[in-house]
Amino acid sequence: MLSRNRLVKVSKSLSYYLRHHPEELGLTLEVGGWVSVEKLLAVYPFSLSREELQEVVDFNDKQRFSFDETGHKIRANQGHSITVDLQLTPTRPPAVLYHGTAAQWVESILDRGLQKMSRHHVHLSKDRSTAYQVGQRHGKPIVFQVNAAMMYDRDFTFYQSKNGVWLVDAVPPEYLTQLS
Ligand code: HQG
Repeated sequence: MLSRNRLVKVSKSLSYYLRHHPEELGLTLEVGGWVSVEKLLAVYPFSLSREELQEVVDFNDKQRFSFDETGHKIRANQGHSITVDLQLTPTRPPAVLYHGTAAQWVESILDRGLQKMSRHHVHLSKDRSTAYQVGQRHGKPIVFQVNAAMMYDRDFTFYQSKNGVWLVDAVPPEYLTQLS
């Protein structure tokens, strides 16, 4: 069993390689964001067994990773900065979604709307408390409510990642209500 500390460390480094820098390990993401587990373990810079990798995937607090149905491939479920086709299916969102950010960005967001910044999509949460926690990562948390029903009616495309995060290209300011 990996210690909690080690689980967090391996999870962070896997996020780094699978979302942002696979080339540093000589890996290329396949369509869907997949890499071979065998190849990954062979080049991973720290000692990690297949069983330990399974533990990281199973116990990850946000289900950041998944194996394919054969168990021979692994990917990050979302959060990439490199170009990758995750083959997500457009899905009708709940009427209301939430986005957590930090106070210092409120003015810019009200002006320009939510932008994807360095990621592939704007990330939205289905509950307010999750959004609040996401916002806390950046500073004094502020939560925006997103009128997803109206956006969907106006042909914005939404996707849901495997770990439940809602993804959209952008949220113009008229669909945002500041809650806190
Ligand atoms: C902000 C974590 C100024 C946006 C979390 C956010 C999430 C703007 C920051 C996932 C802006 C980008 C994603 C604008 C957006 N002007 N600032 N027009 N539009 N922003 O980290 O949503 O741990 O790229 O509000 O749990 O915070 O990685 O996105 O504050 O699910 O698995 O620009 O990352 O998951 O920050 O977080 P991020 P995020 P993981």
